[in-house]
Amino acid sequence: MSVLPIRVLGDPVLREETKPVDEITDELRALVANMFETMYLAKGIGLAAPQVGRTERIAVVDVDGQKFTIINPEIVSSSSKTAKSEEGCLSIPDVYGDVERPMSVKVRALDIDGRDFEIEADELLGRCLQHEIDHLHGKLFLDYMSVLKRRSALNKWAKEKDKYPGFIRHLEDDPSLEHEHPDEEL
Ligand code: K1U
Ligand code: ZN
Repeated sequence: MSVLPIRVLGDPVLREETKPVDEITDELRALVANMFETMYLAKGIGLAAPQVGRTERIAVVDVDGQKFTIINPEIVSSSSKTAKSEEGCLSIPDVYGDVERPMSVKVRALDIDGRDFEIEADELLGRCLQHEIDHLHGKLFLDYMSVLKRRSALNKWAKEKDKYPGFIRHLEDDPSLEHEHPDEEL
């Protein structure tokens, strides 16, 4: 398995619409395994294909051990009740903002074996699924913020973005992620 470079805000791939998957190949299975590995190293709870420079409609999620691969996901229903909570994004490191979203959603998707399944989710899992499905449509959490809050988030990003030449975040070089070396003494 490999850790993949993460594309950050400014890379056009994050704004592209993804393409539905019509066949789950060994190459896509390897991509999914690499996306999980990358998400765990980045200490994220989700990761969508465009964040690793891919245009397939695929995302992975692990919220407190509730682990899903979602292929061609669709939100089939969402609650009218909404909730506001802070979100981050592995593609916009160190920038956070409150986002109001439906409190619960029902998502239909294919799993890694191509089988149809549904998830009914609220709280952090529901929010994470919505955030990842947004990525698959070129949408970012910043798009939901008020003009003033988005401006402030973008000002913060302007100070961060030079750490990521070519709009690429190499997790191995990321000082915000503490890696334990196997030989390191405690
Ligand atoms: O898609 C991504 O960029 C991953 C993102 C998903 C997400 C975070 C918060 C709310 C909704 C969706 C992250 O995992 S960023 C890391 C993070 O903010 C977080 C990590 C653990 C628990 C809660 C948030
Ligand atoms: Zn994100």
